[in-house]
Amino acid sequence: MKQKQYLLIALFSFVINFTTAQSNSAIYPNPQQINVVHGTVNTDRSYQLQGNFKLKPNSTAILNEIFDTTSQNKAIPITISLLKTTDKNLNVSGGYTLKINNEFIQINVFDNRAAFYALQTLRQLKKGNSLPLVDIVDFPDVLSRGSVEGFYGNPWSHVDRISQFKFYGALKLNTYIYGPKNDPYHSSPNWRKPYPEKEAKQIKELVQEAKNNEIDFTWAIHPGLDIKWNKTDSLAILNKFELMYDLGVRSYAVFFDDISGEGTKAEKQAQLLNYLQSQFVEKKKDVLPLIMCPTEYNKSWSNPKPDTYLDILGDKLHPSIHVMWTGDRVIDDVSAADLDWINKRIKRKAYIWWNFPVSDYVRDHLLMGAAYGLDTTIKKELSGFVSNPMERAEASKVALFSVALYSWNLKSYEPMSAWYAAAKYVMPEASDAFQLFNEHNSDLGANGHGYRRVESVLIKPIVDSFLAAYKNGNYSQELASKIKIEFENIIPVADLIRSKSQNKNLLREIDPWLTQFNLLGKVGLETMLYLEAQQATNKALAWNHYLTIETLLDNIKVVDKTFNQNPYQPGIKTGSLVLMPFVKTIFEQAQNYFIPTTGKIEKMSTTALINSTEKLKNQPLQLNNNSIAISPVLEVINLNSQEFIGLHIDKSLQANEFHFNLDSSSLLENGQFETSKDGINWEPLTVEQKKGKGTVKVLATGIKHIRFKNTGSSVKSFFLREFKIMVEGADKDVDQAVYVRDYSLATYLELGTKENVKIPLSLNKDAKTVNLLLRNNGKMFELNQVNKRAKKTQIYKGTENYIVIPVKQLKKATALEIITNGSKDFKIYEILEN
Ligand code: 14T
Repeated sequence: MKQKQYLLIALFSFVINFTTAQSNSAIYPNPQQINVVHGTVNTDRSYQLQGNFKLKPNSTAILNEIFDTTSQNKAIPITISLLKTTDKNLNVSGGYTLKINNEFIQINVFDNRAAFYALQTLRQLKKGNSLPLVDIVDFPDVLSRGSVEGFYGNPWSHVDRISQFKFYGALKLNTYIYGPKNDPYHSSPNWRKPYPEKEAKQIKELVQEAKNNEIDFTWAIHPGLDIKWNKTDSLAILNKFELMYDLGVRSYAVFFDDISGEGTKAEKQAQLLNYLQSQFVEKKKDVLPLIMCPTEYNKSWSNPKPDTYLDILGDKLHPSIHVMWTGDRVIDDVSAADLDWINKRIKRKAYIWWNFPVSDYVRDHLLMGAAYGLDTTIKKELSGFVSNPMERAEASKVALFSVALYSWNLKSYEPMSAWYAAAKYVMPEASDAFQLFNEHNSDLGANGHGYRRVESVLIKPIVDSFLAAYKNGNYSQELASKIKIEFENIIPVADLIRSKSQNKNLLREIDPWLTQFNLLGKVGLETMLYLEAQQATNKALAWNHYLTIETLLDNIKVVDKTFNQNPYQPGIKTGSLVLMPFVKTIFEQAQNYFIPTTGKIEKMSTTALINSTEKLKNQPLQLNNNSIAISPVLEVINLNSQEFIGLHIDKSLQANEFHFNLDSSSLLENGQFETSKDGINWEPLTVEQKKGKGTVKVLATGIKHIRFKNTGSSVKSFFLREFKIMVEGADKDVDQAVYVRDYSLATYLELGTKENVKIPLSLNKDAKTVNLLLRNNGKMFELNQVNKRAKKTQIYKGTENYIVIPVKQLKKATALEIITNGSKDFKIYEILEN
């Protein structure tokens, strides 16, 4: 009978090549091999453990979650045994097989971690109260997989880290490297000192939590800023490692990134690492292989000549020590060619430190985009793959989810489906809304590293073709309505996410971006309504929409100037690659629609970075009403002989003060500040400064360029912490009424509550109408014409913003008078004769 049943199953069964994207009980990461057979087994019952492998409590806990240990139903036998196989792939930490059939479950494991993973898979397979019948063979492609908390900025909180570990455990990530740049006990000045009691206790807890999730907690030290290559400092590191060992740490790293001087020597670094290998790792016996981050951690910064830094490490470092690598550049995708290059030099498989989704150099952006650019053929070339995430731990999970999928099973990794699955996994309560948010919060904006991500990919081609046609005077109704729907969909996202997501910390992290995203939806919709009015040749309606767009853009600016005010890239940017530029393009062209006399319009600002070095060419500027500045730069700036860096000031601006902080103890040795009026003739600028920091209170009138130049013959190094010029409008003394006649919607005359204004009128012979472009904020106002004997006649009373007066009505008028009747912030943008 039994045999018959099996036969039947065999006859009707079919083998599915399981891909996570198509399945409803998806397993993340994608198992290496899975055969699904028709049929299920019920979980409304207890289980009975058999086999020679003793489960640890962290694994038993998962079983108790899956099965009902209080049930009276017949328990299912679960046999867990140590794996016996010659398959090299399976014989690694985390390798397991899992077979579920009608009668029993059979699990074979390489180690505790593998048992934990097999049960994580079982948990993910469960749908309702049943498990599908499957046969799984599974193992990781990359041995060490996870994250390196290696960013600048606020380190993750204790709660953040614990939440990460649970997330990693469920997704079979096994590595967390602790190395926050702003922890003084990780780096200088306190790397030699023990952690204070509270921090020590927390690290102990973290190590335990990591263990519960089968994660190797790696503690990294960053001693290179002030290390002395002597016995005392070798012992200081050994001693610190010992202290960390007492807290439970069993895995260690030494980072030599982002340092200069004495600490950068390859021989010395290798010597130290080898010393730690023999004096610590080999003595302890239960400590994992050391990991080191080299000073030349990417190709663009490394000496390409043979027998230099990287080759020295390759030759000298004990072969078990891992060497980290970020790629061809600091921030880069991972390619086979690059790995080939580096592996040859370090004579081992590189341990990838992937600088994504770290955002410490683009702090006004959230990096919620898909994780793409990872070569899927290189599993044999890597010893580890860790991602350096954002300071926002919960938001980083979108990218880390993909890192888990990629590093476990490279061949099956597909960035887009992984990204969609991530939104569902990280925010199941509002995954569609979250996906839409992520779609428009992917790119980094212009940045010094030149690393960019695609954004808004579904709507981009539609926006692009719409704009291309629009610029040629064609309007596509069909494309416009698609763009409009996108903006309409964006508007409710913030509320949906805020009301549905249970993840309080995630909500807190992204809150200002949600606010900004909602405003983006609103301003986008308003933009589409503006276009519709324009299309219907309804100028008055279009003008009202224009005013609303302007208000919303102001609100966006307020959010940008209020939240996340860090000194590096302050503010909140969203939809910055496609949607915001679209809104701004339409908004700017509205100028031509309302005032078709482009010839008379002032050019936009020409304020710009002036710069003779390649390195900083993408460094963004911070432009304000009263100041212009170069965004602070994280890294050391090295100017070669005669190179300079500075700012050009637009002609509409008058430079008043100059503030600088070029952090350096010898800034003015072979270096000087210079100013110029024409960009050709330069004069030295005398400054009072201390450690490269100072202010020039008064600048000569007409200065249009300020720069700092290396006047010596060797390289000059400093940090660019501040380079700011205080400015004001050059024509501040001009009668403001000029703004209503300057053919520019960017300027206006603003009337206070009790102000009225009389504007002289000199009518052109051909004029047919006089058009007033106003903002009255819904308050009743009056318009009079005044003749040369000062006699007034009312021509309008009402609340419209766009007023058209036929010239016939104005035969004797020499001026127009506007009476605001107490309306606040009444604005006159333009008075035009048409
Ligand atoms: F060690 C490295 F692999 C590494 O990437 N180091 C830092 C890292 O801590 C930081 O989070 C990341 C992104 O900014 O890049 C490195 O930091 C830099 C990069 C620079 F180009 C620091 C200074 C730089 F000039």
